[in-house]
Amino acid sequence: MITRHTLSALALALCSAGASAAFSDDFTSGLSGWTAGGDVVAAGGVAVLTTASATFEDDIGESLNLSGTDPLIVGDAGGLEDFAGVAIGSLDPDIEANATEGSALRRSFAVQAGERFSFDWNLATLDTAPGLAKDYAFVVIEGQRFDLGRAADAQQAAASPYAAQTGWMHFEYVFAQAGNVNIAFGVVDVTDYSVSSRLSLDNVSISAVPEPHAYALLLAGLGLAGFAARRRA
Ligand SMILES: [Ca+2]
Ligand SMILES: [Ca+2]
Ligand SMILES: [Ca+2]
Repeated sequence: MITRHTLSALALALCSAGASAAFSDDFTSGLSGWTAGGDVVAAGGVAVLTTASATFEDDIGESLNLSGTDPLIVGDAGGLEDFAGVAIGSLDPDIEANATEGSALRRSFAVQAGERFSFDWNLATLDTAPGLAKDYAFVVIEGQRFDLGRAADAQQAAASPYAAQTGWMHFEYVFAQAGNVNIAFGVVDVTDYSVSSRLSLDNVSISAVPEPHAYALLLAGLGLAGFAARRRA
C-alpha cells in the first residue's frame, strides 16, 4: 500500500540526493582553500573584498582597507585581470571609464555537467556621485565575466562608513559541461582610485545534480502510487 508517507519518503530521498552539496562554504572557516588578490578578508562569516588602498589615503578621513594589502593594479601584466583570468584592459566598463584597481578572490573546482553554482553577494560603496558611480562587482566563470552590480545600483542605505549598498542578492549558474573551472569574484574602482567600494560574499556552493537512481526511485514510487490510486477508484 502506497501512502502519503511513502511518497514523502521518496520525495525526501530525491531531495537529499539532489541537495548533497559538491561544495559549500559559508566562510565561517576564513578563506581556507581560496586565493586572495588585493584587499580580502573573512570577517563574521562573510568574505569581504574592497578597493581601498592600504598605502594611499583613499576615502578622506576613513581607512577602509581591511587586510593591510593594497588592491591589485588594473591594466598591467600581473595585475587584477591576470589574477581573475580575463584579458588585460577588459575590465574597463566603457570607452570613457578606466578600471583602476581592485581585489579578487579565486578558486578552482572540478565540476560535473548540470551542477549548479550559486552564492550571495552585497555591494556597498562610497562612490555615489551621479554619473560617476561606476565601480562594480563581478564574477568570472570559465573566463567569462558576469557583472553583479554597479555602484549606481546601490540604492539601499548602508552602515557607516559606506554610503549605500545593493542589499544581499543571489546569483546562480549551471555548468554545461564537466571539467576543471576557475572562478574569481572581484570588485574594482573605476575612474578614480580613491572612493572605495566593498563586495561581501557568502554561501558559495556547488550543488550536485540528483543521481539517476534517485530519479528511478521517484518514478517507481509515482508509478506505484498511480496503480494504488486506480485500485481504490
Ligand atoms: Ca556566512
Ligand atoms: Ca571607486
Ligand atoms: Ca582605491
